Amino acid sequence: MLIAIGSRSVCQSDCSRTAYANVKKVININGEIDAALHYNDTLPLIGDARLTLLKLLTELRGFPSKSQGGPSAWLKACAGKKREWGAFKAERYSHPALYDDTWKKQALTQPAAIKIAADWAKPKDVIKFFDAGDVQANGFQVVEDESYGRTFTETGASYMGFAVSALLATSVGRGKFYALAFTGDGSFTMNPQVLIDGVQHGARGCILLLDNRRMAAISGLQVAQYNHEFATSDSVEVDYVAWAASVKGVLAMEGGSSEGELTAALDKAYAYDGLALIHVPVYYGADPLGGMGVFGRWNVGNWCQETQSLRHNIGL
Ligand SMILES: Cc1ncc(C[n+]2csc(CCOP(=O)(O)OP(=O)(O)O)c2C)c(N)n1
Repeated sequence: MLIAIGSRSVCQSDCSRTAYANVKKVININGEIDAALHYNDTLPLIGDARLTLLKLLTELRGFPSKSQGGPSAWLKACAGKKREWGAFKAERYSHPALYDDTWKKQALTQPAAIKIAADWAKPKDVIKFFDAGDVQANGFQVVEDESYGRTFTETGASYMGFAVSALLATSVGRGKFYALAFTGDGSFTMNPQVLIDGVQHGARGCILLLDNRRMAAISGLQVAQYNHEFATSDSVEVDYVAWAASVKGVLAMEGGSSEGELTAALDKAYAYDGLALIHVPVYYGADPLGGMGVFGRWNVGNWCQETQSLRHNIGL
């Protein structure tokens, strides 16, 4: 049985309905009717997940435990998997920079850069926006919020440029707040007008531009499907710091290749009463320590038939 809580089961999660090969039944606790009915054989519990869970827990506490005197085998297996995942993440965070062939120097990995910035944001209650691509996929795995409403990403279409544009909300929303927009060089380039709008409307926030000189999410898909990447990078060098600084009122700087340099840049941006941009060269390459791994199956491209027949076999 699968218990899904608040999941929209899109893209990186389980849009193809093939992630849970052994699952026969689903309980889906969800605020959205469509998302709650994503799978077949579902008992949907629709409404605010927090309230539903509180009710369920109150009911469950009335039942005696099936595994008296210790955790059940299931709970032990879950704890083991969680420990494995913790070790997987720790290994990546302890190798924050790798040598990058394009930059010809050590560059922070995306997981490390996101982790450093997310940890920096937490005690300050800085709101995080995530753009599409590897930035978003890694963000899903790295961010560990303690409270609701601290991270936003556009999981419907994963529209590139959402995060940087969302910085405008810091000035036009009802309550003023500081925000950090995680974006890739591809996504930023699609929506740079926020530099001008942000200054015009008094936005207070920072664009953290993770530059791997390519649209890595698409390169990754190409390599996985065809063993070859095609036209998802170019040889044009762009000085993003100069670009942002060319807009009067924007504070622009390099973010370096270490935790110390990146947090110092974030501190500077935070102290600035306006819009800032931090440019961070990040690693792209085959080293598994450079990413958070790929999970699930897509039903696009030349995988489609295989995935679809698996989906029909599973029947979920
Ligand atoms: C408007 C729009 N066009 C195309 C896509 C498909 N798409 C998803 S991620 C991506 C590339 C993102 O590149 P970048 O912002 O540089 O991030 P990276 O994957 O390199 O971290 C593309 C083209 C999309 N999500 N939105």
